[in-house]
Amino acid sequence: MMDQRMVDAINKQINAELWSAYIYYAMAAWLEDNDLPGMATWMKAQVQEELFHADKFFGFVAERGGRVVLSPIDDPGKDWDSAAAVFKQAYEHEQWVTGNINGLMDLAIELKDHATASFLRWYVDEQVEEEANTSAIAQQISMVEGSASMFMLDRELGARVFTPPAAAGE
Ligand code: OFO
Repeated sequence: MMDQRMVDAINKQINAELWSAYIYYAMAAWLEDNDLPGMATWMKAQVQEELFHADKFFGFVAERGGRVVLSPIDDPGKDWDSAAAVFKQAYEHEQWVTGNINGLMDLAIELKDHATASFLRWYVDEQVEEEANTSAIAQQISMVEGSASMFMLDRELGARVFTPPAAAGE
């Protein structure tokens, strides 16, 4: 049985993961509306990934006898100045999420909750990838935005397909 403080903190993170999904879904809508269907596809795959992150927390809390409690999701926003601004915000958002995950890890260590600390390790590693991906794309876009290469980059990003990590052998 987990300490209630840990359960509450994870429930808060479930909300953050769902908010992430909501933000990326809003970004996908903006990209679609701005004739960047490949980037919209990339963002929709990211939505799936965030839902997976939320559900992984859900399963862990339930498995440890805790109660998952959901709360309202904040406004995801709807307007961005450019595709570069979209991915820049995604990168900054991922840095914020990394801070949350580190906070959860700090709490697990403080509570000597080894099972939760071990579980959180997956998210610590995952955040390295989340930050690297969004940062790299933001940089690529800022190099080509406004040029013909933007079309190629959009097409390239449209090839992304979400594969649940478990199915990928993790
Ligand atoms: Fe769930 O990692 Fe992004 O937000």
